[in-house]
Amino acid sequence: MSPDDLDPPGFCPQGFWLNERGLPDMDLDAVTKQSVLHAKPDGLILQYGTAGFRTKAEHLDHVMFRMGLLAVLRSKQTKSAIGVMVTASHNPEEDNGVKLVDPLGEMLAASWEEHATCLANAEEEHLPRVLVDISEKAAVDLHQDAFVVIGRDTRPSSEKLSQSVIDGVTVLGGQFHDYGLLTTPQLHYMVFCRNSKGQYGKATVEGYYQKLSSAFVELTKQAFCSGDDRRTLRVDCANGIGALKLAEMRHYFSQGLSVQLFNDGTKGKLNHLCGADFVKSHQKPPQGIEMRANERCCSFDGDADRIVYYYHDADGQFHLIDGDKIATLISSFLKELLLEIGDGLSLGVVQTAYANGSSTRYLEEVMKVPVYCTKTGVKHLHHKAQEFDIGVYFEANGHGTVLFSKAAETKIKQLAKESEDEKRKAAKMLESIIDLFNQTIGDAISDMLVIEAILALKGLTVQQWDALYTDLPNRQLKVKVADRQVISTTDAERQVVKPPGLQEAINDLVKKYRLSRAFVRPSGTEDIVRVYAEADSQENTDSLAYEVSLAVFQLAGGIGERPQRGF
Ligand code: 16G
Ligand code: MG
Repeated sequence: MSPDDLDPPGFCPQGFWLNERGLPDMDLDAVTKQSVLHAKPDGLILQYGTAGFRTKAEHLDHVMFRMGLLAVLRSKQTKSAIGVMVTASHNPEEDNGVKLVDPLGEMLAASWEEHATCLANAEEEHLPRVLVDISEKAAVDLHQDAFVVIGRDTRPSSEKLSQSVIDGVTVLGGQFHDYGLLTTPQLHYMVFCRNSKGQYGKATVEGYYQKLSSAFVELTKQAFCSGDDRRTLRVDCANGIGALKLAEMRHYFSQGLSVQLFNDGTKGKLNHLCGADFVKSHQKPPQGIEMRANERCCSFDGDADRIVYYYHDADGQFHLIDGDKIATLISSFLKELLLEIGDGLSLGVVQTAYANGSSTRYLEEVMKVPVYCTKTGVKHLHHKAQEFDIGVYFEANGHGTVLFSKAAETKIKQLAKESEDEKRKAAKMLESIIDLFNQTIGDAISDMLVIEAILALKGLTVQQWDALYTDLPNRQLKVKVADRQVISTTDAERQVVKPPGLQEAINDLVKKYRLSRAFVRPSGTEDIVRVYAEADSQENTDSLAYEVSLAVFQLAGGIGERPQRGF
């Protein structure tokens, strides 16, 4: 957009945008004055990426202020509360980020991601006009009230940055509630609670603890009254917000599960050598956790929306149980319950190209569950999962949840009241599971409680769970290129369209190995190209990953050091 093209009819010299009654709706003078206090660094261009804006914290003050402004417009347009979360998830402590949460607790709509990018990058003097332009394009009713809920993670920069969000909200006349420290999924939960007028739950931290814990206690009643020992789980909290919230929450469910917290933020640095991202990408345990042979451990990421499990066997060998195996455990449990109630509700599993080939094969061939693949990023999986009565979605990295359609929920509730014996029991379990899953977004705490409940009810050990199938060896690498946008993909990122010749090169390399698969895609969060490979042995996988990296380097404008064999 060229801001000079714009001269909206109601734009008056005092800087007010006049509504049809001639009253000012946006005090653009005040916006301009406040904005100077949150000035945009010269030449800085940022993109609303896969999960919002993310970069070094010192570059984000203006973005936060402007996202406060945008949240007000979105709130007016949707006539609903909108969420703003200040976090950079698994990224280093020095980074930060921000994302907006839409009315049902889901990620911001794609068309508004463009508005967010446009607003964040506007030069100071164009800011009022960009605001007016967004309001017009999105048909925002400026007379509406606006309400914004705000949460933040434990990063040292987060408190000040969330104050900048508040400055943006208030200068446009929006009301707000600042929840302070929250996990990302808790903020999503709060937004949905408020917009469902409390039907989804109480919009307080206490309400969240109570809803999930009572569902967990109800679901596991049966397992624990059979005399099982109280279960213990070791949790690596990535030195992040998950530690604070789990410490507050654990006494609500302590009769069924005892959690032992590690990397709770009292000593170590956020996400440093710990957390779900570290464990998944290095395929090794985090520092700072005491593991015992064959005992379950899990790791959250820095904002507690991802979880992976793992254990050491008696020989000290490390076993990772990632999002794919979590999805498999959950789907097989749900499928059993659905067979019990016999009501023809559809179940589907949604994965991305990163899902281990063994998991897809197991789900399709052994469990006979339909599996779909979408592009990377929660919003893509979430939308696909909404097409089923019950949609299970997980990324291999541990991001995921289960969505129940309104129709499925109604049916289940009815069966839980009316049907007899076994059928009723299964329906009651499903009823508790609906409450236990965070329906807005993947949630490490909620997923952990679901997993612990299923393991307890099925009497499964972590080894038995792990043995459902054997992961194919896999490897992920990064390649630096001058411009990662020269790569474009199709077929849920499994095929390269551009640059010419790259997909053919990958096809030829993949043919050299057994059970092999490889794909490349530009990262949505880092300035790199990601390479994924899997094959029948780790050695072959590593060779394939290296060869594909080299092809990317040569055909897609690699810069810096050439990829090396052996990593
Ligand atoms: C973001 C996404 C995550 C995805 C990752 C991919 C959300 C909330 N988070 O963290 O789902 O797996 O990006 O990163 O959508 P990449 O594009 O750098 O590989
Ligand atoms: Mg995260």
